[in-house]
Amino acid sequence: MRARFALFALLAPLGLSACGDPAPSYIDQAWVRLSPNKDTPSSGYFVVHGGDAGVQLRGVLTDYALKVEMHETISKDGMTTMERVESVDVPPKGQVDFAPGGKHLMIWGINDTAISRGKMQFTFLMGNGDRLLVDAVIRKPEAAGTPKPADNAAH
Ligand SMILES: [Cu+2]
Repeated sequence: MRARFALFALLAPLGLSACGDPAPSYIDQAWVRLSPNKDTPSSGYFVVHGGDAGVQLRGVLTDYALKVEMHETISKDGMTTMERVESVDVPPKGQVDFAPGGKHLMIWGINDTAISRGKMQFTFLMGNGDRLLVDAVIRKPEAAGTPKPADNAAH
């Protein structure tokens, strides 16, 4: 508790002395494309906004899956491959999209509770020390072509 007060006392004067509120960096439009197969990873997408200062995204965590990695899909000599990305720089007032065909999250082992709730929370680790908590909507695979679970066969 004492540490928390001390931190607040330290930060408050800084906030007050700034002229106008600088726009913070933030993340929105987060969603997960659930893999139809439990053994293959799902993918996650979102948009990082740099705010007035710009920011670096350094990692993503979640309690609702076994593992998350940042990846980028790249085409080289007609071949499409994925590479792991350690960090992403977002310019001041700019944005970086994690979108299908480009940068994305690779998510292994999303837990069943999150899937049935239809959303999961991620923690985004930012270079300025912020940890941004963001809820992502989980989109299930398209109904067409998806085998129906056995207990639904009677309906
Ligand atoms: Cu990937």
